[in-house]
Amino acid sequence: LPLNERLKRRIIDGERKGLEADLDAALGQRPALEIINDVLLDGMKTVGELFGSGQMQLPFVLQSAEVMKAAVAYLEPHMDRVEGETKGRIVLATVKGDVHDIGKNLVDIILSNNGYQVVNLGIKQPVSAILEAADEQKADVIGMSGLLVKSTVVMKENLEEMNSRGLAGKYPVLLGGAALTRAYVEQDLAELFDGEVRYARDAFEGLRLMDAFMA
Ligand code: B1M
Repeated sequence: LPLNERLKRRIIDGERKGLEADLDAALGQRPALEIINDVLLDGMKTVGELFGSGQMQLPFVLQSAEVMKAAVAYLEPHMDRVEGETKGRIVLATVKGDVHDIGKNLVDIILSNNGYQVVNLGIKQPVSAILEAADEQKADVIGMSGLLVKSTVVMKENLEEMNSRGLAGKYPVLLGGAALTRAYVEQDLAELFDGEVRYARDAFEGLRLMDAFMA
């Protein structure tokens, strides 16, 4: 198989052996971020489709996720970094009940490489832990990720909790994850939230929105 196809196949098949050699070869051809966006994420998309249609079982999805994570970790040192003053601080978490963290961790990498301080709380984080960390770390922004449909409801509840604690005006909120839609966040959730809440389709939109929040 040609290199890009082979890399994509590695994600789909969860095949880690020889991964580094293929990534080194790919790095000779294009920047690390392009490899992630154009090749590896394409593989994860296929995994999602196969799983969704019952053609792939969960343990294999987990293997794919592990190869994806290993690939991102290997590529990370090869990414461009903006040096200089910290532009702002975000507390980032996958919401309660949700274990998906590949997207969140990509957001972490993109923001960290572009001058932001990221406090990454991990997965399955209840709103109380997120708000506590935001307070302790003096966050400028709160970021929540979630891929399950039920996580979209959790995010709504989290915003309501921020309203009732009087914290909505204090932290702009950035939301992302495959089950969300722009309309749900920027119409439905924006209507009930007393502060600013925005939807990021991908990590790069997350970066643009951070820049806008901090401007
Ligand atoms: Co799960 N899973 N999974 N899974 N999984 C999905 C989400 C699913 C759509 C698959 C499917 O059915 N086709 C489906 C959800 C269905 C639904 O809710 N309606 C699903 C399911 C059902 C489940 C379980 C319930 C399965 C089970 O146990 N029976 C279970 C849930 C456990 C739980 O959370 N409580 C489960 C478990 C798992 C694994 C552990 C095996 C593994 C996760 C491993 C890990 O993350 N460490 C896994 C995986 C890998 C997937 C799919 C295949 C791939 C997700 C992924 O990593 N994508 C996924 C299919 C899909 O998404 N279509 C699926 C790549 C990643 C880069 O994309 O996270 O969307 P994403 O991030 C993007 C953007 O969304 C955005 O930026 C990123 C790219 O730039 N973004 C943000 C994300 N967060 C952001 C935050 C921001 C800004 C942007 O600011 C704060």
